[in-house]
Amino acid sequence: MARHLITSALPYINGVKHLGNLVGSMLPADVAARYLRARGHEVLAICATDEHGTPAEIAAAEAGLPVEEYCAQQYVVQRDLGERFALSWDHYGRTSRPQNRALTDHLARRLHEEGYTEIRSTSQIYSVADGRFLPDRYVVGTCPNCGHDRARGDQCEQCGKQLDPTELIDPRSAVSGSTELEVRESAHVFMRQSALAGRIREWVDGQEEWPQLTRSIAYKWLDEGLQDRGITRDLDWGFPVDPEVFPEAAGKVFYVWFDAPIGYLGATREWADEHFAPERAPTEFDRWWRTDRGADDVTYTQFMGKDNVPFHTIGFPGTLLGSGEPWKLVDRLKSFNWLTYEGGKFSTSEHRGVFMSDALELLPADYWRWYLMANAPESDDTDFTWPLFGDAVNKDLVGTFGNFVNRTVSQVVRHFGEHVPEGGDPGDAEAALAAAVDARLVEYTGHMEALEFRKAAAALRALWAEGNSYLEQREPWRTIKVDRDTTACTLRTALQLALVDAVAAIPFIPATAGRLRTCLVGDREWTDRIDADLPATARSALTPGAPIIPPGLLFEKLDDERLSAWAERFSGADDARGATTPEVAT
Ligand code: B3M
Ligand code: ZN
Repeated sequence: MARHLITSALPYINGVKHLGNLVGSMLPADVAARYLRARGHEVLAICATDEHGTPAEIAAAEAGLPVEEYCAQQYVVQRDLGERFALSWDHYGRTSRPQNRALTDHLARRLHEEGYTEIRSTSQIYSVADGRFLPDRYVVGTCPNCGHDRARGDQCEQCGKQLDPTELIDPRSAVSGSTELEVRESAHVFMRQSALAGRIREWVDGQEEWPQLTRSIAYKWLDEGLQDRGITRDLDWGFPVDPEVFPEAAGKVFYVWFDAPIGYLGATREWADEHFAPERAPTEFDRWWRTDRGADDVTYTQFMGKDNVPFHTIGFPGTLLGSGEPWKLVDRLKSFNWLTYEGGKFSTSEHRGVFMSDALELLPADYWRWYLMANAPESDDTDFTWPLFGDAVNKDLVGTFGNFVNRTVSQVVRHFGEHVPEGGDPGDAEAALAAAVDARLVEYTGHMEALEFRKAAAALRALWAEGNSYLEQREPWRTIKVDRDTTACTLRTALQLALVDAVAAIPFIPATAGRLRTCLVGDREWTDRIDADLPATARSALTPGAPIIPPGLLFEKLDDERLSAWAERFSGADDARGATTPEVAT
């Protein structure tokens, strides 16, 4: 038994996430967590809402709420949606909680004591009309490099050039559109990433297990030369810096990207505080995060979209390494490309695409979980299309898994009642099936260990398909007329395989798979374990005569009419959409 810490990038607080956000972090993290639990490992799966920064302030202002209240509401909305998607976190916290504040203060102080911070005066854009400093990306204007007229002050989306807002031609405020902007001086805390570059590179060099996408992003930044990074901002909303440590920056708050990843630690501490007595909580926290206090045998896996990779390979490890303390650093960093929607971007403002709340209104979570993971944007960007979604449901869930289980159970019930059929002995066909199932399981677990989700889903689908081939070969509907014992053995074998299929499927489609498993094993003793012994355990749970409960149809088929109605509804065309669209900014 090993110990696994799993985190997914913390969803930003400003509104319901779309399916692209879900498949890029939270969903694969859950599939991995469920799988590792079913391997018998000790797993701690942590997530939280990321609550600081300007987008939260702006979304709160649009909602007409004080930002604290807005965040408190949206936290509940997001936690609830996650739970309804069956995301099995051990804890879902908030980056704005006191635990995170204490850790943020602690790490900033350590960086300061180790000489990795510095106060610098910066020129920043102040918007007179808005009465505030504008973060770089809230200044827009014409790109000096390519002439794009809506370049953001941090980067031009058209040519990709990193910009300083003072370089923009005809700058204006993205908040109000006002051009009444001034450059004002302001003192900020900087983290000296340039001084940490050697240690970060050395650490990255040792991460041989990282996938190519992750490594190439990390080296791109390292090779360009690490810039020192401002870790404070002139905002009202955020954790105030400790004026005793940074008197020159008193009154400023930490930059959201400084305290957000520390939120992984903060949320773990929330978990410890919630589950253990006060004197024990620090030890329980340390077991996951301090390599000098028990976390040296933890494998830490992070999940995120590719845009978050620099912060997790450079910025956050820099904070932890620069503290001079033995914090646990990420071992496996799984990053995802983009999920697009019908050839374009998901867009909240244009009501384009399917959001988590919409999805659950249409169908149970398992349908989405399966489609998204079986088509996860791992090696490339992937396009969500309704025909592909229909195929994943109709061919895989209904036609392969559902069909096998349904054919098996209905024959059993018709000819043998609600019991595992008795009689007959396994022969060559059963031996061949067993060998094929073993091979599929090896394939499946291999891909899961490697966090290759599309391949794992394909192996699972192939495992399900073994059942249908077996039934077609043995034809129990024909043999029942001539040989009851042989038929009993066929159907018993098929039921046992249905149990194997269900347990193997738990990481992907936990609700349906769990329900089927319970129908088959009833209240007999059973532990979900995905390993080489699974077929044997399934045989011993489904011995001749054992009672079963028919599960009914596992999935419903989606016809073209429904699919096109949904395509129309989520197309972004104005009146096509129902009234339940989340009105929040991306
Ligand atoms: N909240 C993701 C985003 O909003 C960001 C992730 C933080 S992970 C520490 O794009
Ligand atoms: Zn440009």
